[in-house]
Amino acid sequence: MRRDTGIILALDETDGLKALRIAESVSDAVDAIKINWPLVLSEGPEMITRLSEISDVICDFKVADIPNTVRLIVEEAVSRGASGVIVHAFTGEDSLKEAVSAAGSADIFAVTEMSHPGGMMFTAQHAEEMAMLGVKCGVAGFIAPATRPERIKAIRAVAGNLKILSPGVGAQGGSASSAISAGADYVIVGRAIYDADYPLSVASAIRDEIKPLL
Ligand code: NUP
Repeated sequence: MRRDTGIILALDETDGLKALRIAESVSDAVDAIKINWPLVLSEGPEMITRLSEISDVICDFKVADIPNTVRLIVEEAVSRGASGVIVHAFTGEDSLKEAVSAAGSADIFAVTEMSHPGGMMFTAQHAEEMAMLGVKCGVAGFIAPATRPERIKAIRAVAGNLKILSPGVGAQGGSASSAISAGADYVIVGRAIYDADYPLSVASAIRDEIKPLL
C-alpha cells in the first residue's frame, strides 16, 4: 500500500454508484479505500473487485471467529481483490495466525482497541498485549484510535515498524494531525469525506494538514 497522502477513505456510502463516483473523485488524494459491511451488504462483494480497479482496497470485516471461518473469510476477500483485511485481535493466537497465513501476500490489520467510547470498556485494558500477539503472529499492522492519540503512542511502542491505521478522525472527533504525530502511519476518514459536498476538497485539506508530519 502506498503512503503518498497518509489517508485511507472509509467508504461506508451504501449507494454503489455514488460510492464508485466518490472513490474515483478522491483516488489521487487517498492511499487506499476501506470498505465495511454496509457497502458489501448493500451492493455485494463485487464492490471489492470494482473498487480494487481504482485503488488498494482494505476489507474492514473485523473478522472475529474460529480459525477455519477466519481463513474462509480472508481467502474470499483476497481472491476478490482486497489487498488488506481487518480482523479482531481478541480472538487469540490461533485465529490471528490463520488470518495471516490465509492472506498470503495481502496484509492483515488487527484491531486492538476501538475508537468509540465503548472501546474503553473491555478491549483497551488488553490492547498492548493484543498488539504483542499481533507482532508475534506476523500481522502487517494495527488499527488504533485517533480519538485517543495517547493510545496510538502506546500501540506504537509495541508495534515497532508495523503500520498503524487510525480511525476516528472528523465525525468521531479525532484530529488527523494529532493521530499522525502520535505515531499513526495513516488516518482512516469516512463521513467527513464521503458525506461532504466536495469530498476531494476535504481529502485534499487533510492531506495538506498531515503532509509535513508524514
Ligand atoms: O476502532 C475503530 N473505529 C472505527 O471507526 C475501527 C474501525 N475499523 N473503525 C471504522 O472506521 C468504522 O467502522 C468506519 O468504517 C470508519 C470510521 O468512519 P468515520 O467515523 O470516519 O465515518
